[in-house]
Amino acid sequence: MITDLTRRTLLGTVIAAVLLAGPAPWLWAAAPATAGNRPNIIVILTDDMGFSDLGCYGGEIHTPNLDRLAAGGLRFTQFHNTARCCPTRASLLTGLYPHQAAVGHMMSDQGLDGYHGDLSRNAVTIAEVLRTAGYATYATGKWHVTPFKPKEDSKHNWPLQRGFARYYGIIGGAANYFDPATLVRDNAPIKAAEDPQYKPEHYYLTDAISDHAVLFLQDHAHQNPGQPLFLYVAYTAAHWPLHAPESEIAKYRGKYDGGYEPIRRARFERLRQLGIIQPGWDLSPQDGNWSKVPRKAWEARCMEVYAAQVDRMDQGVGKIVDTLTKNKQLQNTLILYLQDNGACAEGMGRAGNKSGATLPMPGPTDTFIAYGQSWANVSNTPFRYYKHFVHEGGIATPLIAHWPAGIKRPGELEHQPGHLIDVMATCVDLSGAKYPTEFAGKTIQPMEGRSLVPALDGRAIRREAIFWEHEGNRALRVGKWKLVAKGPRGPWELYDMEQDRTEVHDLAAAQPERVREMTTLWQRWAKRTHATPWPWGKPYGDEKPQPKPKKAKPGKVKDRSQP
Ligand SMILES: [Ca+2]
Repeated sequence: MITDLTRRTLLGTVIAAVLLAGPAPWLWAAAPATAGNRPNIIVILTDDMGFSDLGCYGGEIHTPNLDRLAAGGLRFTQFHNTARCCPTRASLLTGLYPHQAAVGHMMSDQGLDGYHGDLSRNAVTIAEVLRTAGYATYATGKWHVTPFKPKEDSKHNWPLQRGFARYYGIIGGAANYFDPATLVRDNAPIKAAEDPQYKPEHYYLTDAISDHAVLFLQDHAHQNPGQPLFLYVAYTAAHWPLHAPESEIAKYRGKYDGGYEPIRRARFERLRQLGIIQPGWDLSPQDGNWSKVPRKAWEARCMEVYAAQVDRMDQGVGKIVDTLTKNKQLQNTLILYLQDNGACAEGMGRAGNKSGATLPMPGPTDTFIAYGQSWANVSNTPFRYYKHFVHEGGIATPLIAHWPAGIKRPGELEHQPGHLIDVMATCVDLSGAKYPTEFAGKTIQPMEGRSLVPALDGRAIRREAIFWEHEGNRALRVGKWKLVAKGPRGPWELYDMEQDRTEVHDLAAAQPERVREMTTLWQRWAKRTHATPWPWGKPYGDEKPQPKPKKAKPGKVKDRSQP
């Protein structure tokens, strides 16, 4: 365990080293490579997965490698993301709320401070900060915090321009797993099939992300064995399209033939047995009626492929852990595993199934299909709603923290609430880095999160509130209370998260004063962090398609944050 004293000593050493290194605002190359006892830090982020997909969070999908990390580390039960791919990545990388990093929505510039759709330069990434403290920095996987326009020479926010020394992955948000678009190595766009540096027998993006993470770890161990490292591994699994090797899918054949409800019930019971959810909480409403599904074999196959995608990602985590073990690095490496948003109910490629038309079985490269709302409801057991929304089904994520040298209560659960913004604060805390007020000539916003290090020891994290906004969906958490609303004009709902984390019993009508107070807090936060003014002209509900972002004219967008 790193004691307070050790941390203070390390901090002093690093500050002294940084001061000696000179006044340059970005000390990437100049920073000393002193390892000391500072841990390596690996952040593994997966895409569009539900709260209970992993075995160690109640799921039936085979995830022995992540389960092993959970058994040897800590599982947070109330950790949160931002409900969507781009905002989560912007928030995780910078330690800010996504709108402060100018990524309140996706990758289009909507002419508002919080919605430029390109990672702000008034923010620093974890890689940029840790590099100043002598960390080596590597990234593999999905980037998705800047538009992909390589022909317009707009690589200014690609990983190598945001603090990472090496990168392999996709700049965009989703891709064919067998032939991914927007694939990049360092600063060069590449084609998987024509890549002389990586020639597996069968290309599969999840494997490629794992293999490059392993490659970076191996090279690092040979070239810079004494230097601490930060590695960001952002899998696209299990975002649509449902693509997986047939051999992997075969492991799940027949597993989902009974439909949604039995799997959901089993997960609910397992979550209770594990102590991740409390006995008094109700299971949120069931979505989908299996008896009315027109092509059951097709629908079951969707979940089989999804499970295969998750399974293969877990195997990649196993390769990363094996490499650390082989290099004698596992002991002093903090591995954080988390998910970027809740399960995805988007209906990509599914329209024909409702009408009974024949759609191809998902899995192969020539299909482009999502598993749909009812399986997303299963993935998100026991919570309500999905990716996009800030009810728990949109924002709840597992957080597994594994660090043998630093966590002395293996296998335990940690129930304190947390948010992605805490990852930067944790990295700064453990690395001894100084979070800058200026970087590369730009003023840097103060980080918003709290270090999770006290929680690793079971101590309390002090904070006032955690906030969310996405597509007009709003929420805040103060102590045990959560205020949440759907859409720009949806009414506020109030929940006691100790008694009812599945958000089934709305207390807003019974406690109008608390609703008023919390609404004021949310409005202040939204203004301060540029969540408002916002571009949402129309209410957004789960029955409506995703709104097409409009090019907003500055000064003409109404603030509709008043419910
Ligand atoms: Ca996502």
